[in-house]
Amino acid sequence: MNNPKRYTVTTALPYANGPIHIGHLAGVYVPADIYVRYLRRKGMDVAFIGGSDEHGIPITIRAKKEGTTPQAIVDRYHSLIKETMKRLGISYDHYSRTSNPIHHKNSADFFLNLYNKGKFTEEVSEQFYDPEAKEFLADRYIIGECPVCHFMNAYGDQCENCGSTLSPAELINPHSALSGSTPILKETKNWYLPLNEYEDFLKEWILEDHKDDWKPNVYGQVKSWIDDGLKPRAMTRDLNWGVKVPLPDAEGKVLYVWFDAPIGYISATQEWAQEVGKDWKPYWQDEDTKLVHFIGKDNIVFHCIIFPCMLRAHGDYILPDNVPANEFMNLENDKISTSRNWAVWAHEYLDDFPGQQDVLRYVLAANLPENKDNNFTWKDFQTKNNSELVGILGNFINRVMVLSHKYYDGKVPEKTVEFDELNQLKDFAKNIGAYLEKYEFRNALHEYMNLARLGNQFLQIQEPWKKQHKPEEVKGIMYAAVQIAGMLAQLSEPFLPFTAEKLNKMFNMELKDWNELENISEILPAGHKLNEAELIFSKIEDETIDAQIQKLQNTKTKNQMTNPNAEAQRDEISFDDFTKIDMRTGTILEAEKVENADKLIKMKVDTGLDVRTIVSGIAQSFTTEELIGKQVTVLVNLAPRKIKGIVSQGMLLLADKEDGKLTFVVPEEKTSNGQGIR
Ligand code: B3M
Ligand code: ZN
Repeated sequence: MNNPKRYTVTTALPYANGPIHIGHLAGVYVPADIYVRYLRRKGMDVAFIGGSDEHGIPITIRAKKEGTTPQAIVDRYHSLIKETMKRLGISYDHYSRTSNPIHHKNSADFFLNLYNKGKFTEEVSEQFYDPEAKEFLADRYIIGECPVCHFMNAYGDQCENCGSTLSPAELINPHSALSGSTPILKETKNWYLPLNEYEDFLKEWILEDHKDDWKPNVYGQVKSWIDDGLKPRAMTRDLNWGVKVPLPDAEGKVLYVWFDAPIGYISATQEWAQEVGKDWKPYWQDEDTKLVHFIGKDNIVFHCIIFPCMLRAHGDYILPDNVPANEFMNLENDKISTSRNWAVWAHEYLDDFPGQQDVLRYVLAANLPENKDNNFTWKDFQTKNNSELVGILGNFINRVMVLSHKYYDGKVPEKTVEFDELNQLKDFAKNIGAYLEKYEFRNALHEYMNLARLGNQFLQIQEPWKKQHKPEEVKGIMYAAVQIAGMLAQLSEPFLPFTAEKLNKMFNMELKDWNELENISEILPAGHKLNEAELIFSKIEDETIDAQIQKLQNTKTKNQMTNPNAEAQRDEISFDDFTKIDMRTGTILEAEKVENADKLIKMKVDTGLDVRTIVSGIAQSFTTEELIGKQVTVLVNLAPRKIKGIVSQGMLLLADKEDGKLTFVVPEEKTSNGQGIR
């Protein structure tokens, strides 16, 4: 679209079921922020919209895993994600969440609008149902044996052991994750959007009109979906977490999360508009608005097919002008995975590298998976920081600052020589802008660094510090060097906003309009006073990087444990240490609760050596009645200890169970009291 009047830029709403990691940042949030910051500098009217996706199975699964409510999960992660975005300088106009009442109302209204226009078909289908929990089961909630690798805990949609995509009917011995019972098939009615009826529209709108301006990876994926033929897709689900279906005969049904989530962009825009006293409608309904969705490749079908069909069916809305989806970022040559904790978590990075937000932004932007999957490694992170940010950009800025203060007391000298470099400055602004408008962020950043390279070369060739130069010449050289540095400061902001702030303070200037930068060769006039130099980047040492690599190594080790919940192994002991331990079989003769102590039971135990008193913290696992007569293992040579005033002469051996209760460790066959255990 040429000359849009305004921009609505959205970023995929992350599920509020976990923190965000570098994969999210590289896929969506860093490029979107660079784009928006650039547009603002171009003087454009932009609404930059984000928020948390708080519905859907990923949320309920997480809640179940942690033994808490979906609401508690989304509250926790929404705050964490929102805060992390802010700390990274992702400059949203509004960051919302889909649990807000305005959003529930909006998506219910949107659904009703389509319903009243007859845009849905009603279909009765058989879905898996848990007869005990009395709930329909999403695929994820059905667990069974994988038909491919025979892993016992495969999900109804996927086996995490061998990676096979499955359907619940393929599982061997399927059972419900809710109650353990065997799911039955039960009829249920849902509302479907007949995507097949929109094929002509999609073909014309995407396959023809956006043939040349959409990224090949996006275009290709959409084309293959359309070529395969589209099917009606259910827009409602039998679930109790989400936006309630606003129809009388829809008890226990919610909107499909992919129906409500993209409407979240609209709800968030409304909230923002209300806050700043604007009208939200032009941002979504005016043909002169350029709507851009930043997403990862796994969201392409939803943003390029389903949501546009919804918008089209409604009729009042514009369609996205572009959906510059990225591929995936891997970590140390392995797929990033939340469930395997294989990730660099953004909030942990921010804690581990205080003040170095821009280093991460830089490294990710330089490696964006724009056309194919890419890889993040800590070694590359270190190299990019040390040799590019410190070695090229920081080095040039520092040299200019130091020399300007040394020669001219920080005042910009006069222009006495016409250097070609001065005329090239505006081209950098133009080129970077042109790349950004084409969503070529890596090229844009590369071009930016070329300017820093040019600065270093310029100093290297002109050598202002050389004794042979006349003072007039030195002035001319330094004037030009200051202009290059000034332009670098100006152009840094979309990529490196925290650095830009420092640079502008050092250069004692404000951010200029990008259009102006495309037309000038002087950023800082003669006589302008520069402030003191500040350190903008610093070297990252091997220890720092090794610590991060070690952290990942620990994750790998943990992932290989057969029970990741098991406690870490204690310090090693010698064989002699072990032989000091004297354990015997014994039998409990009497048991009574200790007064004023919830957990303690006082027992008389026959150890074969004697009958002695032992106090043990087992009252929450056993009743006194069930203890009497039990065979137990006794550590008999433990020094007597006073517990609640009672002298306890030994200890009983117990094992922890998953439910937090205890069970006795005893010989498999009954033996007489006093037999040794070794
Ligand atoms: N929450 C999926 C995801 O995080 C989803 C995006 C919604 S955008 C409307 O991959
Ligand atoms: Zn499998």
